[in-house]
Amino acid sequence: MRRLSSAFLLCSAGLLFTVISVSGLQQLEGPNHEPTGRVPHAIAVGDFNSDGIPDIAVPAAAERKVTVLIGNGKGGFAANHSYPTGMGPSWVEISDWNGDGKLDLVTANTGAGSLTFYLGDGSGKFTRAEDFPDIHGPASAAALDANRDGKPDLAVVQARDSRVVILENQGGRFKVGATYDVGRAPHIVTKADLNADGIPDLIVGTFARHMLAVLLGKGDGTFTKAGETPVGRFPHYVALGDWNRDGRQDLAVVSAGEDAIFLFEGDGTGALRKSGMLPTGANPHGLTATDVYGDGFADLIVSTRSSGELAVFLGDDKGTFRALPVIKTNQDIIALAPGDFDRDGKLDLALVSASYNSVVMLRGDGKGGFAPFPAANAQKM
Ligand SMILES: [Ca+2]
Ligand SMILES: [Ca+2]
Ligand SMILES: [Ca+2]
Ligand SMILES: [Ca+2]
Repeated sequence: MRRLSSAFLLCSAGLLFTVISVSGLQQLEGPNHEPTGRVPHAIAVGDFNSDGIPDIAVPAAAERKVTVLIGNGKGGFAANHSYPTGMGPSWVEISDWNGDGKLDLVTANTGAGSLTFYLGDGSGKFTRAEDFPDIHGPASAAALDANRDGKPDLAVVQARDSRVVILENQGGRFKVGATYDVGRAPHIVTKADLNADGIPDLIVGTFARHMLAVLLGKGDGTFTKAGETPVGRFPHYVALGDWNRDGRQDLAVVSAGEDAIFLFEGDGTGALRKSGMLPTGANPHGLTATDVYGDGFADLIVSTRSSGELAVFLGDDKGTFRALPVIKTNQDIIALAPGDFDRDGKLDLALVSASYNSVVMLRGDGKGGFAPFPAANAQKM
């Protein structure tokens, strides 16, 4: 039996949680698992029923469905509904496609080569609106207003065609717009305004070439290719922030093949300069930038798949990051998202566990520490 050296917390539902501190390493046991379907692959957070409590959507690649979890304000969920998608959904994005003020969804169905659009009814439920075919190998998608008409458009990476396609929103229906070659096996697309002109730009990570490609938005739905930056093998999630507080957008990318997060500083033109590296555990995947400490500086949180760790790096005003003791999850955490799920003013985390085909919720202490919510909080009505 493993040696336990610290606190035991007995929750009201009778489950035993342990938080173990061994040589700068924290270990979590017994967190709640909310089922998502097999092979969950990504996560998006939004308030689908406008009650001020963040809700969650997770696509399950092996079950052709997307699961929507409605937050109960205690770190658990009041409802768990799933909706059918095309084969192999690996991404979900949230926006208000039809402009009715209610959040909608889209899944990128990698296996089917399609997208599935859902319209939200504002109560947390969704209606399937459209399946958009002939998007070869969609791996991820980002909502952005590319032509500045006030309607969110969609940028989709097509892994099989080595390109990014812009889908123009025409009042809730979509039409194929501009496409851009970005190099073999593009995997991730993220929007940011890198050159501070008020027009969203795109950052695309490619798996075969291990590059970040930058596309600068012109504001009419088209983009200018602004160059590439090498980022190490298998770039997954890109996180955004202004690390050095110079008013220009910086970014971080997690490179699964390097066991590292790479930091880049933007110069305000779209060019990126490598400014640092943070070592991680084996096979890092999920990454988010958020201010967990509440000091106004962005922090980084990364999950690792092979080594089952959660690592928090606290940022300062000079663009440097300090690693906190690693939290051992003993799970393959493929994605994560922050949110104040219990509304106590401190950011919490939703983890997507590929080990348990579930979402695991952790309560933030406002200082970069995370521990399971009490199991009783997870009960559904
Ligand atoms: Ca909500
Ligand atoms: Ca809507
Ligand atoms: Ca821009
Ligand atoms: Ca909280």
